[in-house]
This record gives sequence, C-alpha cells and structure tokens, in this order.
Amino acid sequence: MMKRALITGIRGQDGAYLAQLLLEKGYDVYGADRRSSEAGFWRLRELGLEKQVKIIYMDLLEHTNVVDIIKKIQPDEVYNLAAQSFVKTSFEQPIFTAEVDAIGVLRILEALRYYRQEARFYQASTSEMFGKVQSMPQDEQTNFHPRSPYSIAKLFGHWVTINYRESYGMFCCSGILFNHESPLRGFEFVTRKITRSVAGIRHGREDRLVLGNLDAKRDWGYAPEYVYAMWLMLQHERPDDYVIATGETHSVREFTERAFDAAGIRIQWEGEGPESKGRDRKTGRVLVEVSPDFYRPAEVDILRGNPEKAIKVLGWEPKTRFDTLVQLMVEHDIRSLKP
Ligand code: NAP
Ligand code: G4F
Repeated sequence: MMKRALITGIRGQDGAYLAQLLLEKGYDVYGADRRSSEAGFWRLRELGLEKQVKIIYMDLLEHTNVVDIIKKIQPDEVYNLAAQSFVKTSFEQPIFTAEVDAIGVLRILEALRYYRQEARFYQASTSEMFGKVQSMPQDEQTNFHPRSPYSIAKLFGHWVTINYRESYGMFCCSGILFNHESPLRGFEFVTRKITRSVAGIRHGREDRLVLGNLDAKRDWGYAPEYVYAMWLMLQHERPDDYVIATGETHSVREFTERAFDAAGIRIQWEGEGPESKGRDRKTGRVLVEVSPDFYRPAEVDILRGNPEKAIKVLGWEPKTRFDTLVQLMVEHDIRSLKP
C-alpha cells in the first residue's frame, strides 16, 4: 500500500524539497496550504511538482480545520513544516508567531492523539532555540537560551512534541535543524538576499547590497539534504530528536565575500559595524553597505551544530559544503536574472 504523507508548509522551501523526495519514494503526498495567492506555488512549479502534490487547505490557526483534515486524510506520516519562520518578523508579530509556531504544533498533535494516533509526526525545530549559545558546538544535550519570539515559540513546539511521545507513546520526532539554504530559499533570508543581489549587481540591474549584522555566524547547509534527514527520522525504529548541521560556521561577511567571488567580483572591506563597507577591488565602487534597519533587538551571534548522533544513528551526512552552497546559489540567481 502506498504510504500517505501530509506536509504542512507545502509552499515553503522545505515543503517543496520534501514533497519531491516523498514523491520519488512513491508516497501519496498531501500538501497543506493556508490558502493565499496562486503565485505562492512558485517552488512546486520550479520543481515540476504542481500537479503531483494534492493541495488541501489547512491553516494552523484554525483548530476544527486541522482536526477535519487529519480525520479525512488519515496520514501515515505528518511533517509539520508550517511556521512564521522569519526571525525578524517575530519581533514585530510575536503573538501571531506564537499562535502558529507554538499552539499550531499542539493543534496538530491533539488532532493526531484523537483521530490518528499511529501516524508518525515530524516537528521542524530549529537551532535558533540555542540562541545565546551555552557551549560549542551545539548538540542534543546543549541547553537552550532562545533570543526571539520565534525561537521561544519553537521551543514550545519542541517540548510539546517530546511530551506527546513520552505521555501517549506517539511516534513524534523533533529535528533541530541548523540553517539550510538553496535556490528555493525565501528572498528575505540573508543568504538568498545576498545571492539575488549579487546576481542583480553582476547584470547591472542593482547598485548595491544593504545588509545588517555582518559578523553573525551560522552553520549553513543544503536544504535537499536536510529534508532527507527528516524522512530518515520517521523511518527509524524509535522516535527521537536529532541535530542536523554541517559542523562548520561562517559569518555573513564571509558568505557575502564568497558570493561576489562566485560572480567574479573581489570585495575589499573597510570600517567596522554600521560603518562597514565592501568595495569592488578593481573599481573602488561601494557594493556593500550596512543599515541598522536590518539589526535585531536580540541577536544570535553564532551557531555551530554537531550532527554526530544523526550520522551514527540515521546514517545521514552533510555533503554540500559552504563554498559549493554559495556557488550553486549564485550561479542559479545569475542564470535566472539573465536578461
Ligand atoms: P518557509 O519557506 O518560510 O515556509 C513556511 C511555510 O509555512 C510557508 O509556506 C507558509 O505559508 C506556511 N505557514 C505560515 N503560517 C501558516 C499557518 N498559519 N498555517 C499554515 N501554514 C502556514 O520555511 P522553510 O525554510 O521551508 O522551513 C520549514 C520549517 O522549518 C519552518 O517551520 C521553519 O521554521 C523551520 N526551520 C527552518 C530552517 C531553515 O534554515 N530553513 C531551519 C530550522 C527550522 P505561506 O507560503 O502562505 O506564507
Ligand atoms: O537568514 P536569516 O534571516 O536567518 P536566521 O535568523 O538565522 O533564521 C533562519 O534559520 C533558523 C535556523 O537557525 C530558522 F529556524 C529560521 O526559520 C530561519 O530559516 O539571518 C541570519 C543572520 C542573522 O544573524 C541576521 O541578523 O544574518 C544576519 N543578517 C545580516 N544582515 C541578516 C541581514 N539577515 C537578514 N534576513 N537580512 C539581512 O539583511
């Protein structure tokens, strides 16, 4: 019998890659969408999957809607990827973020507890929960210190997932995924903002790139490999929680420099903090500037994960390294912006 999977957040980066993986594996894939404009399906369209995923309407804010869908679909596996996922917005919309990212998880778990307890459940947890990091690198034992309404809401989702596993014996896994990027990444996140801007500058369509904190460091991996880890978690004989990361950390400044390199432009830095500037070494033109508009009220300065447990127990491994990731994103954006 064909396995039936329900993916929430189907319009997002991970939703698209996960749908692709599950379709390749022969699943019947239902994609839950909160229904906005048609244009939002650009990722599924880009992967040629629009007709293969069965789109159903489910908003995590609407309890009866969630219950109804779980009752109707009777999924074997549920991947909860839906979220207000932009950290900066969570400072502006903390209550909405908590409703979706914290209580939304509980709504799905309650629906499963009553109507489909045997389903396997994946919760999209995040390295942001480590926040002001308590040790380096971070693994499944590291204490959390969240620094945004987003990560506080996600921490609730993480613990309630564990609680339903421990209280009701449900097959619930929480994947603590570090940042993962791709040509399907949203344009508001720093990596895609950079690669898209670099491509625009290269084609003469943009003047300069304006960023926030250049010194923040992240452990950046490649999204298609990370959705594979989600699937592996639900195939294992026991439900558990796993850190998924590359084990490397790089600054926003390094990402920017590599991205310009990949477009054949060498950057020379000058100044500190908000006074930082990046100039084209050849022409002296300013290509990168800093604006405090992109700073956050509380920042996560550095993240670096230790994926040893996932490597040992799940047989997962990160393959795409930093330079390759930057290169493939820049090349994609240069191609797609070509006049
Ligand atoms: P994404 O591109 O922002 O996708 C999130 C999706 O959730 C969007 O399609 C959005 O719908 C949907 N959504 C928002 N509110 C909803 C609601 N009330 N009901 C139903 N759907 C709703 O995020 P992503 O990068 O694919 O990440 C997937 C998940 O992993 C998220 O939960 C994120 O927080 C988490 N995560 C991501 C990373 C990363 O580096 N990418 C790392 C760790 C954890 P619309 O399209 O309609 O806005
Ligand atoms: O790309 P970001 O917005 O991602 P952030 O905040 O790390 O969150 C992402 O990864 C999390 C996993 O750790 C996910 F849970 C979450 O859903 C999301 O996918 O920002 C990365 C860093 C930050 O320190 C930010 O301050 O880049 C810094 N930054 C500097 N200039 C900027 C900018 N971020 C953005 N978005 N835009 C800028 O201009």
